[in-house]
Amino acid sequence: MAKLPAPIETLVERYGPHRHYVPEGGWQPIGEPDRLVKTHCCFCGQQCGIQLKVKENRVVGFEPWEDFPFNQGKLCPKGVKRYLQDGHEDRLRSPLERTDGGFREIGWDAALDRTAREIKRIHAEHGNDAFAILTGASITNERAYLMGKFARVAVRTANIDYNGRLCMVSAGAASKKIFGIDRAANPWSDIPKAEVILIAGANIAECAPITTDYLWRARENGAKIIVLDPRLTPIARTVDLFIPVRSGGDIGIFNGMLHVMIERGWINREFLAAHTTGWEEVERTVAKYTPEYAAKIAGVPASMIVRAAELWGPAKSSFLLHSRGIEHHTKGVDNCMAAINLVVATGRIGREGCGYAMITGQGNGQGAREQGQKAEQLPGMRDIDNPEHRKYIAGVWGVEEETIPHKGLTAVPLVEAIHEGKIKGLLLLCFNPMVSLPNQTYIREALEKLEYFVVLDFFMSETARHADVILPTALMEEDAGTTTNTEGRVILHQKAVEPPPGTREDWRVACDLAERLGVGDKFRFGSSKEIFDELRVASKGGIADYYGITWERIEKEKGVFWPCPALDHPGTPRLYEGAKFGHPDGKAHLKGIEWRPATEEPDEEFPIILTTGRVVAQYLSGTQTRRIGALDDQAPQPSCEMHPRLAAKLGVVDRDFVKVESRRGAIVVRALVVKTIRPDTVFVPYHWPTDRAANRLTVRAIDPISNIPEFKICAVRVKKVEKPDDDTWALPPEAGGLR
Ligand SMILES: Nc1nc2c(c(=O)[nH]1)N[C@H]1C(S)=C(S)[C@@H](COP(=O)(O)OP(=O)(O)OC[C@H]3O[C@@H](n4cnc5c(=O)[nH]c(N)nc54)[C@H](O)[C@@H]3O)O[C@H]1N2
Ligand SMILES: Nc1nc2c(c(=O)[nH]1)N[C@H]1C(S)=C(S)[C@@H](COP(=O)(O)OP(=O)(O)OC[C@H]3O[C@@H](n4cnc5c(=O)[nH]c(N)nc54)[C@H](O)[C@@H]3O)O[C@H]1N2
Ligand code: SF4
Ligand SMILES: [Mo]
Repeated sequence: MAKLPAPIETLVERYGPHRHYVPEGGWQPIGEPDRLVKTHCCFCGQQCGIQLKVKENRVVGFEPWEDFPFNQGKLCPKGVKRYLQDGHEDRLRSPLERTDGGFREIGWDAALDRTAREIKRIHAEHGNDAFAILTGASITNERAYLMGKFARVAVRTANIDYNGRLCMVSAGAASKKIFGIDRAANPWSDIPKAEVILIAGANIAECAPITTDYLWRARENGAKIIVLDPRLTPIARTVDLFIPVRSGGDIGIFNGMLHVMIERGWINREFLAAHTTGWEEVERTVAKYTPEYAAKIAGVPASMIVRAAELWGPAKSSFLLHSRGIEHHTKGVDNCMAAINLVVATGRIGREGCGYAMITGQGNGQGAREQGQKAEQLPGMRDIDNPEHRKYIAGVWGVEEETIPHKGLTAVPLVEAIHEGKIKGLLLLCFNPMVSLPNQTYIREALEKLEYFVVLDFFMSETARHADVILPTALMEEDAGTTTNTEGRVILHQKAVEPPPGTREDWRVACDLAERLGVGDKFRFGSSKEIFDELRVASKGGIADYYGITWERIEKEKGVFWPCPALDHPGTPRLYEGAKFGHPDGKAHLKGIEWRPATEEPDEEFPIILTTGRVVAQYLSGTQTRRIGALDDQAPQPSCEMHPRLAAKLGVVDRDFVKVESRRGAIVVRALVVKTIRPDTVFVPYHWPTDRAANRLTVRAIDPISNIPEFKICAVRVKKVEKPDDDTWALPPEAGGLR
């Protein structure tokens, strides 16, 4: 029989509703802090330096950290408010076990014993691969490394994957195919030195806020900026050329630009001949992408494509940036490869002011995709099916090579295997699929089929409600460790305070479980730093080589860029200097890219394009930011952005309630009528659960290479409805535009 999630009523009684935390007796002046801890923001991949104010083992505020080079003291609203998580009364403080009516507290030993017992039982009854692990990219490098090792050595399952599968994998696969290395090619300090900057599918001001500063510096130096987005995002309002591309139409723009550049002689043929393979195929492919043909695919005037080529083509220096807008597609890898073709065709890479970067999303969106917690990967960005790589890692781990499983299932197929009853047990950490995976109804059905489900989190996430056992873990500021920022700079999060009593760090939980699974000797780590020292050795000789990086060096040098193969190596801020690429032949491997439609294009029944994404005040599945009052107040509910022309056609005015419906499900939210979106498209941010989850609508289709879901396009219909009978929609008089 399907298991039901613990009822919300019980949880509310036990933990209170999501709410803004106010300490007992209200906010009090804190006086002088005991100390300031130089560390980093726990949220996005910019990983800004910040100083946390600590008083009596509490984080009570922050100060800018002016001399951290990446952000130089600047912070976005999330960084400024992050400290309000400390001591939040929703924090989980004891392991919990599901009962018929909800959850009850149990001791750590009981929770860990039961988990180990269930893993062994599932192994015995269904085989090792029937127990799977899903992790995240908000965790440190040390934890990511340990989870990969834990899966292969302690649980001995092939089926481990992580939530970066929803995020960085299209960009990563494209870079690996073309350049042989999955990392931003340049440090951000190259951005202000570029003459022209192309930004594709990145809402910089809201999602990579500090990058705005680099763009403004570029503009002060005279740079021209081009933005491709179906929405006129805040950064797009200030640029030289905004192209309101139809969602899924970017290949039209990239190939069309290249077509014009070939015609006008803006291609660096000498560079292509010396340093690349595959150019002829690219040239053949783009031959038919005349501006007129390309314009039809992109849904914009042909003149815009010509103008973009005129800005990009003849420049002496340039920088290309992209994020999920072009990556969250079933052609996500192709989109990125077509974009990179524009960079390589001009030879403007591997030099000062000449570069390329994907902007990473999660805090450790870069590092967490290198340490071997991906289904196909071993530490150091090694390949789990390569015999040499397996042998090396087996040596580091002290196991026989044959015992290391081969490539397992990636996140979406892994959940499908749960739904099909092939996977029976799941350990999930730092992932909230009940908000973040497409087609919520399906995800819920899958989770309810698990025989045993254990979740590690510090808050009761919507996914944790479905668990059999929940293990309460530590926040970033309660556990030291490294992350790797969007540039490839490895940095150190200092421990600012002790984790609250009753909680335990993620890495300690993995070690405790390994002990119970009979391999404690392989997991005798006394600290996160000891894990890093093993990680250094495991990464040695790999693509992402951290061997020369130590915690001491990071502190002294304010971060070290990988690859850094030796202690006396300076690190590598800029990859591909001297046009030396990461493949064995040293060349960039180009490929011609053809446009193809999305899995679900609009039709008569569902005539409108839905695209989804973010707002500045909320973060990912919202488990954290929906609990921070000062952020939640800015965006307490999702809305459906639509153009006034579409609104008029639907008979909708601003703030009306609308039902947005796809073939998978429906949600009711307020309309936000704005001129900053294409009239054929609506946008719904995805940070909310249940009846307001954008992922009730999205389609469960994935890119064949990267396996990223198609979050950025599906077909919906929208109609005006009455205000739902639900007081969460009450509109306080002082409420801002989004309520
Ligand atoms: N405030 C905030 N910041 C965050 C996060 C957060 O949740 N909140 N999350 C972090 C994470 S994990 C990530 S991955 C990043 C994401 O950062 P971004 O990728 O910048 O953010 P998104 O909102 O997902 O999408 C970016 C833009 O893509 C556009 N878009 C949609 N479809 C297309 C298309 O087909 N082509 C093009 N060119 N554009 C398209 C959307 O209109 C949107 O403006 O942000 C990081 N930073
Ligand atoms: N429709 C739609 N869906 C999307 C996207 C979109 O643009 N549109 N974007 C996708 C993208 S890019 C991403 S990155 C995903 C993100 O989606 P998720 O990864 O599911 O979102 P998070 O909020 O990061 O979930 C992390 C959970 O782990 C907990 N957590 C945070 N840090 C730690 C830690 O250190 N240890 C442990 N044990 N737990 C921790 C948090 O409290 C939270 O409950 O969503 C994806 N889903
Ligand atoms: S830009 Fe990202 S890392 Fe910097 S303060 Fe904002 S959320 Fe934190
Ligand atoms: Mo992401």
